Amino acid sequence: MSTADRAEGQATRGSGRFISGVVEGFYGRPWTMEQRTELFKREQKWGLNTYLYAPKDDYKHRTYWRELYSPEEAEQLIALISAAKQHEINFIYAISPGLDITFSNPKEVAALKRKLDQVKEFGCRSFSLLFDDIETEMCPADKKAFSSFAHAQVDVTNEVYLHLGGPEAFLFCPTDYCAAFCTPSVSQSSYLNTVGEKLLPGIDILWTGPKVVSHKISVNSIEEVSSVLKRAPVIWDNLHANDYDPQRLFLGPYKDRPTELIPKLRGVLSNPNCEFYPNFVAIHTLATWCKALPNEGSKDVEMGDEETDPGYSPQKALTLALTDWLQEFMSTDQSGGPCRPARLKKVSSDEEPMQTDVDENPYVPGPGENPLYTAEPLTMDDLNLLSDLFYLPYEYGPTARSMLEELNWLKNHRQAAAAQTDETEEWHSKAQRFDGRCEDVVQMFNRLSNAPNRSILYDLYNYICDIKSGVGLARAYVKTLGGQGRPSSLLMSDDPEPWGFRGGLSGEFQRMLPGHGNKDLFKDPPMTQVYFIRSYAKEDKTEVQKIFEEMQREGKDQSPLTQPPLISDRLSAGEIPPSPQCALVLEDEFGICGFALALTDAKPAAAKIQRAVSDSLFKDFPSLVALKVLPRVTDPSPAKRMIGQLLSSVRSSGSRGAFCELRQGDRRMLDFYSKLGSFKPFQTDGLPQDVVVMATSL
Ligand code: GDL
Repeated sequence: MSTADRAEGQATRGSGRFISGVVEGFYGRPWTMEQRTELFKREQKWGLNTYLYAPKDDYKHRTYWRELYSPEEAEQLIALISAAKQHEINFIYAISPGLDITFSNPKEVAALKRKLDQVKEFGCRSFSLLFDDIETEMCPADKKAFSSFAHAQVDVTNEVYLHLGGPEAFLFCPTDYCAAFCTPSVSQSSYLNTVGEKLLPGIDILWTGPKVVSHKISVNSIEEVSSVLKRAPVIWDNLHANDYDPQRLFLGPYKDRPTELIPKLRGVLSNPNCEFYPNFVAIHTLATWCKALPNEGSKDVEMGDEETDPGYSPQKALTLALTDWLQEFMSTDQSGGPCRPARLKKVSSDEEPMQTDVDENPYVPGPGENPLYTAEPLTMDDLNLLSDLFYLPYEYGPTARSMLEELNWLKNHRQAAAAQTDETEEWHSKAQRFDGRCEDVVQMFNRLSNAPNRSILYDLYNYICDIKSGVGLARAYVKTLGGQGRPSSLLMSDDPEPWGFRGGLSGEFQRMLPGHGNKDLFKDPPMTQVYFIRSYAKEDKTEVQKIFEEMQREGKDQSPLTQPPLISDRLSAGEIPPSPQCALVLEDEFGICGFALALTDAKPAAAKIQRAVSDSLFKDFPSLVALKVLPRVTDPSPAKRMIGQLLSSVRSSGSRGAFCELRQGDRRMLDFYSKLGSFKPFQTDGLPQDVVVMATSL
């Protein structure tokens, strides 16, 4: 894309520049005023332009949104807004009234205006209304006044926006802020369609991507949501957010968002880790991404291999960020409390001294006495390792991944450690390499603990202690397998120290779940296939029939000709049309690979094919669902998602329950429905011999 094209793209995506920066939008302890001011400095230095103030646990932002700020609080906010201005950062003040606002009550709207007017008096010129993470059921008064929740939100938002008299920026966060929340799909979500149509055009809309924490954000998905919202969204990116898991921290680069997205978005705001200082990498790499020239390639890069994105390399961006971060670790900060005297090995003459407080009469050990402890300076290798160990929510860094693979191999080939086999030498050399990597973690921990900047260290401390212990346990286990450790001492003791059984009660729960309740890295190959669920269109009829016929042929042993008709067969074969809004297809890279169809009222169809069905079934479960997925789809999750979406459409039609009909020989579908948990076998008289009915209430 030429610079001219790019400029045109920017012009067409609405007034103003690309919004880029940080949203303080997580649950947990809000950042301090000093940290926020530090953030503005960094954003300015790195070319970012926005800060969205939305800390979930600032009680006047959400829980007590009606309350005005006290004079002391006002003073702090005024100073903060002015600091943002000084650093050319657009300060957007967000408020989250959704927990308890009555949209139809003019007093409530007045309270909202009063609060925002107060913040306007503090010098703030940009605002945001957030409706994320709230109950979607309206109170009776609102139900009376508005035809839907979307109408209620849009009405109040438009009114507040106009009241503020043309704010510089105004952002709206919908309740369905990601594709996973939309029913039955993004394009068919009546909530999003109302928001898109009715929200005034000057208001921008926040969107987190396919999920709350989106692994990847594709160009197609943004084009889809933009056409519903009637504007390009501002991404609220939760890639680095860690407020949902106290053991995780994300120090990997901004990743898996092709730069081709840039001209299609209104902006990107990162909602990062709760701990302020470790966000250096998240924000620095986001800034590098924002500066990238949009990728000229085709849309195929969308789910992609970002290393082929000519505009941005996550690995290079990470190296740039870590190089700058290393400098920051070396600077002595004032805020972290008194520094421990540390003596440093001078590695090369151009290295910065790490400590400034020099003792006039330093202690010198005598002959035969202990040498003084010498703290080694932190290295780039240490920071690369640290980032690899705490990388991204869906991906461990390369070294962490290798360590897991090595440990898995050593465990699976443990017989080679003891008995003399062809693999014995290989086992011991791999064990040694693994041990070396564990030692690198320990050394990294030691060097980090001695880094002069205590503020960063203290934000990292719990995490690095945790990983050091975790790695330590694995290291001891491998030693034991190799015949070097004392098994009873650490791993197999009846009375271990608490660090031998980690994770507290939550750890206990997880250990009881299959695969420790976690993504099992080694059982299933990594999922690379991308699936797309969309609404069924008339043109899909032939493809759907083909799938149905193919599946019939697959189950030839069930000799379809001699079998009684099933309502779902007639539905799948296209002889009976599905109910409106109750038909979905699943696509993979080769085309349609599955479908899910429903009849909200199956009784007339049963009569049409002269199928006798007991009234008791129709009474509680009036709707019928039919699902078929080709055997090439080995992963059950797309089918699960599809049936979930279908059932919610059926539910919205007012149905009480749904049933499916399965042939007894169809083990795959029987297994699928049983594992869903919600469908239970329904016993009824008069069923054909080989047919099972399973039903679920809605
Ligand atoms: C969310 C919340 C956000 C939280 C994040 C990660 C949005 C719009 N809202 O759903 O406050 O930090 O998940 O847990 O993302």
